[in-house]
Amino acid sequence: MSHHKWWKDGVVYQVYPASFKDSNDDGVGDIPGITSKLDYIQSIGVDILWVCPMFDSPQIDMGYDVSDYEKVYPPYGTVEDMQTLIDESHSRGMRIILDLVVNHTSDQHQWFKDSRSSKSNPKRDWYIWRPAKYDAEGCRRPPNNWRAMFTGSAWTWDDDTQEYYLHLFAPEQPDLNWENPECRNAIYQSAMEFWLRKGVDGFRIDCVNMYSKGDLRDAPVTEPDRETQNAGLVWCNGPRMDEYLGEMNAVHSKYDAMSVGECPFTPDLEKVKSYVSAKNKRLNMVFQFDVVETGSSHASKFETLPSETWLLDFKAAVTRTQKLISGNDAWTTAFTENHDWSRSISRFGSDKPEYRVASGKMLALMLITLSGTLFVYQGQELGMVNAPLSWPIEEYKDLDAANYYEQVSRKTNGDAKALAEAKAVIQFIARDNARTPMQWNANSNAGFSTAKPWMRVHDNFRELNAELQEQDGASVLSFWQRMLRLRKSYANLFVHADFELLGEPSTKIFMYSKSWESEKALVVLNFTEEVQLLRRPQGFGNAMLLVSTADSDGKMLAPFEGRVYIAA
Ligand code: TEU
Repeated sequence: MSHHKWWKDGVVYQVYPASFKDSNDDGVGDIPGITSKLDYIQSIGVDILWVCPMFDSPQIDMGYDVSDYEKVYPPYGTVEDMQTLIDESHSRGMRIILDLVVNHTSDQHQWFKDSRSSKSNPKRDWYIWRPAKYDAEGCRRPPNNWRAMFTGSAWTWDDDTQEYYLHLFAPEQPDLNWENPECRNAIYQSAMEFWLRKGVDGFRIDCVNMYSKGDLRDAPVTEPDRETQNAGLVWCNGPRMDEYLGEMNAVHSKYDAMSVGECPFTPDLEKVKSYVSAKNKRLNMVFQFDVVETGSSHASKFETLPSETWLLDFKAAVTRTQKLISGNDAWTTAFTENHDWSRSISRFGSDKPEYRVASGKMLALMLITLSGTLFVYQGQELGMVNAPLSWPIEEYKDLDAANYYEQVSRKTNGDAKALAEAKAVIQFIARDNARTPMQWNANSNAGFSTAKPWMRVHDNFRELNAELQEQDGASVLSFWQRMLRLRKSYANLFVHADFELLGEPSTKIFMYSKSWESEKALVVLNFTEEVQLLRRPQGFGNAMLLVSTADSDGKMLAPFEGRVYIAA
């Protein structure tokens, strides 16, 4: 059937190279380590491998600061190691996509070194340089009021050439100037075609809607007490986005490659649809952040925590991302974890020992019944959870959390209570929670490395690891393996069908239906630690139970129980 495509029906498994498997015992994961685990990855039941940035980088932002697109970060291996991983993936009938990080480079990229060397350098215009503004007192000010995603101004002053340069993220991540055609062509050649020619099947495109930023105007002042303003809604989705995406699609099309773009700060669903409509030939699909941002502000993940009614927001977010494909030729994605967000069981289920497995299975059941391309993040298939609150702040290595903690310390003059609260927020939501080493077995360092790992291994690795779960039919891993097979055997109903939110606005139960021609599925998920009464909606009175995470079919749902019924 024409609606089935490898990048629609295939399930993607995201690997974070630093934390997956260390093959040369230096404490850091690497490419040969990933290759050595391809059989495990395939055994989960996934079809496509997404490898996070493995390009050469000073690692300010864990590789999202690329210093050479055509070289591999040496501790991860070599270009030849990547060719082996590509070939070994293909020999198993799997596909492989890489991260395309081209909104910015590292400040150590030769392009930026040339650009900053002088105002007359041919590459000066490959980055975004602007003169300072001066206030009434004659003090130098940045060109606008934008706040960078990792706190502080989005502009850094360069004394040598007496201008500011723009960086939406860290100062070590200068934004490329997509207005410059030579710069764009170099990106297409060096970051895209170099790898597409080696057989890569597509890209997860970082910050895909940030390349066109318009006239760099000030962001509306929503926080009058702050010097800088959250400007995501201003710098995303600028006037030339459609043009740039058309050029990128032309490159992808030469290789029949897949594209999944990261699309934050885009509440306008029509704008999202314009990017992912098949006939527009821009992107195959995007990640919207509605679901993963539940309980957190998109301005900064550290600024808010879940309220009692968070499930209402969560359900509305899932509905928005599912409705994206209703009645049109657009496509969507389904995910609750990645390297930028903490573990879904800790956020949306319960990582208490008595509920970790149950809520992990319930969240898995939700994901495998959602339409769109499904993404599973390394360790999610094991039900890995956030690091415990007992970890000292020094164990958190990511600049995102470190900058936030430092900002609180500065603002409160090191107030102990404020720092304890900040640490609790970090424990709940920080990206580091997704970057603890993969837990392979109960050996030292969870079998990740024989050397001291770059990041602390979760303390629960002896009872939570792949080797144990492969031998346990009741494990989260075994459940994911069964459910991914089920998703494939009900592909129309689970992958392609229309989603309908059901039931009264409950803060305890999430109930929805999926419909494909005459077939319908009812999904009922108990998001609480309590038993809940199941009220089957009209049309499902005689429906057949397909799955229960608690192997029951009574009137009461067990804590964190999920069920799927099928009605023909
Ligand atoms: O993230 C872009 C982004 O939208 C950020 O909000 C991101 O979600 C992060 O959590 C901010 O707290 C991409 C990558 O996924 C992220 O790992 C990088 O740090 C970022 O771009 C810069 O390349």
